[in-house]
Amino acid sequence: MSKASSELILNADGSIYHCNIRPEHLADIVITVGDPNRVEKVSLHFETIEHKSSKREIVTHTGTYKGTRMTVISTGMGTDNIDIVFSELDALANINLETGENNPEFRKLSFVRLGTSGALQADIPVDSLVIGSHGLGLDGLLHYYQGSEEFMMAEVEDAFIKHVNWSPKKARPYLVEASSTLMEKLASDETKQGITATACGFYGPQGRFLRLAPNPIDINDYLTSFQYEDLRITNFEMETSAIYGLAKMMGHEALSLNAIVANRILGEFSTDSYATVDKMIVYALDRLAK
Ligand code: R1P
Ligand code: URA
Repeated sequence: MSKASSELILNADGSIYHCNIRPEHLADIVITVGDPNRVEKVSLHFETIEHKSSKREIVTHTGTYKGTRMTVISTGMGTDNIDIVFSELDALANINLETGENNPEFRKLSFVRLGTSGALQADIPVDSLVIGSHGLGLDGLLHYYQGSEEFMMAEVEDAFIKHVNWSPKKARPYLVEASSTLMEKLASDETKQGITATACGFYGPQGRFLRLAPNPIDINDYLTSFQYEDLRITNFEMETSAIYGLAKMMGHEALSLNAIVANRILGEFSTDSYATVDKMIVYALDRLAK
């Protein structure tokens, strides 16, 4: 089915509306970061850079690392931006932008998020690296897509809803698993694993109390104490659930690796978070290039 120009929006140079790149600018391995300044921190390790562009908070560099072609792109903060970036990157890979028809052959992308995050367990120290074995969506994005339930783990979600006494005024939490292929590539004894909880904000939604009290005030205690078989919630951030959900629905691989910059249980913040993020970048690049 072809698409109206209000639905699949292109810029005058044929690039896609927000990401501002054309299909030939996109590599099969895509590193996503929240912070636009982090894009350059990744691409400075590339031996070649063939393309650079930016629009709003979305900065894109494509090049090679140890001979492997990769795109690094910033999403900005939050699952609303993930909806935009992932929809547009999937369209670049799988829709003929001239006709609006789906390409006859599916092109699979491998997404690796390199983010920052706050730990929800005392034994996950600041400056450690955590892979989300699952993304727990407290943001609601996936419910806007038909058929998303197929990719969710309803039994664990129900146990979580009961444990937390989740308010029906908020979107139903959803749980989606990481790509096992990427897990094999990126997990090692240098990384920890667990459920990465994705919040729809940084303050109230992550239980932070400045002048406005979060509702419920002790949300983090419930998240920290949640256990389902050998699964527990390790960390909080703002993108992983939507990345896992959209990538699975679209047929792509996705994995989220986060540098722990805060420990919410111990009340600590990293004194050198940039060094930890750099360590994470080199670690991931080396494993992706193998
Ligand atoms: C909040 O400070 C931001 O940092 C984390 C959160 O997910 C949110 O986007 O990730 P990034 O450092 O990748 O942006
Ligand atoms: N990013 C988040 O979303 N939360 C934290 O606590 C730290 C980084």
